[in-house]
Parts: sequence; C-alpha cells; structure tokens
Amino acid sequence: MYLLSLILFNLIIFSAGTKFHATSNEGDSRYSDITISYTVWVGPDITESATINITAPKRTPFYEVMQLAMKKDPYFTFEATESTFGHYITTIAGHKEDKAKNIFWFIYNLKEMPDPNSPPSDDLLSPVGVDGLMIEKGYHYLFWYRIWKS
Ligand code: B12
Repeated sequence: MYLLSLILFNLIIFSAGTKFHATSNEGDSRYSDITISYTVWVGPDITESATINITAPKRTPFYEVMQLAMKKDPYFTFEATESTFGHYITTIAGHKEDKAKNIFWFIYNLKEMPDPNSPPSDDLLSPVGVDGLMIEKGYHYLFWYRIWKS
C-alpha cells in the first residue's frame, strides 16, 4: 500500500512538472527578444546605405522598430502619414517621396542581408505596410527609396 501511494505520488509530481515545463517554454519563445537588421537604401543605384541592428520582442510591428531605430541613431528619423491601411512612410533620413519623379519608399522583408550587387526583386516586397509587418527571427528588413515601375 505504501509502495503504491509512493508510485502514485511520484506520477502526479512528474506529470505536473512536465506540464509546467511545457508552459514555461511556450512563454519563453513567444516573448523572447530577437535582433533583426534594418537597412535603408537611397536611390535606384543605391548611392546611400545604412544598416542598424534592433533588438525587440518577436512579432513587434515594424513601425515600432523604426521608432527604436530613430532613437538609437537619428539618421533613421522618418515621417509617416496615416490612412486606411495604417502608417504610410513618406520620408526617411531626410529623403521625401517625390510624386513628380515617381520615387517612393518601399519595404522588403528578406531572408538574407540585402546586397546592393544583387538588389531584391519586387516579389520580395512586403505585402503589408509597417503596422502589419511583424518582425521575425532571421529576417532582414529593407526600406528602399526607388522609382515605382507601375
Ligand atoms: C498606388 C498604390 C501605391 C503607391 C502610392 C503612391 C502615392 N503615394 O501616391 C506606391 C506604389 C508608392 C505604394 C506603396 C506601397 N504600397 Co500600395 N497601393 C497602391 C494602390 C494600388 C492604390 C492606392 C490608391 O491610389 N488609392 C486611391 C486613393 C484616392 O485613395 P487613398 O487612400 O488616398 O490612397 C493612398 C493610400 O492608399 C496610400 N498607400 C498606398 N499604398 C499604401 C500602403 C500602406 C501600407 C499605406 C498605409 C498607405 C498606402 O497611397 C495612396 C495615394 O496617396 C493600393 C491598392 C488598393 N486597391 O488600394 C496599394 C496598397 C494600398 N498598397 C499596399 C502596400 C503593401 C504598399 C507597400 C507597403 C508595399 C511595400 N512593400 O513597400 C508600399 C508602402 C510603403 C510605405 N512607404 O509605407 C497594399 C496594402 C495592404 C495592407 N493591408 O497593408 C495595397 C492594398 C495593395 C495590395 N493589395 O497589396 N502603393
């Protein structure tokens, strides 16, 4: 009887422990900080370029990452307007979109660090704006001031 209750007691402790462990792991992965790179390219020929690393909780909206970048390095100062889809970026690093010249700011989420010798194609453009784009581990984010080929 004593042996049986000892086994039962151990079983309860073991299963409770496993459960607790699983829950704490889930919490760690959801709220852990990640570091991503944020690059700015200016002009179709990329005459100006800057990269900053930002650490923030996983799934932070990119708009908040831009605010952190601006605080860390004033080069990344930006301006935005608000519309139906959220924030729309009009200016970064003093370069304002130019409707007459058809030059705008475009955001890409990339699995590799952007390389000026092999610029990303349009299919790597983010499908959403800076409010809808949540940062993920291992991704690199690029804002490119370039001509809109419509
Ligand atoms: C034209 C257009 C653009 C032009 C805007 C030129 C300009 N400023 O004059 C350009 C090519 C620059 C553009 C850029 C982008 N766009 Co756009 N664009 C459109 C399009 C085809 C028409 C918008 C329009 O003229 N509406 C008519 C006018 C009268 O209404 P409006 O409210 O004043 O329109 C303005 C806003 O829509 C704003 N705008 C345009 N795109 C975007 C994107 C976001 C996220 C925001 C907040 C505002 C915004 O610019 C318009 C003109 O001022 C829509 C598709 C659609 N059906 O709406 C996509 C659309 C709005 N764009 C989209 C996206 C994703 C982008 C980009 C984020 C793409 C990227 N990866 O870079 C960027 C914005 C980046 C940034 N700078 O913040 C998505 C938004 C989806 C979402 N849920 O977030 C849409 C819906 C297309 C789609 N289905 O994928 N876009």
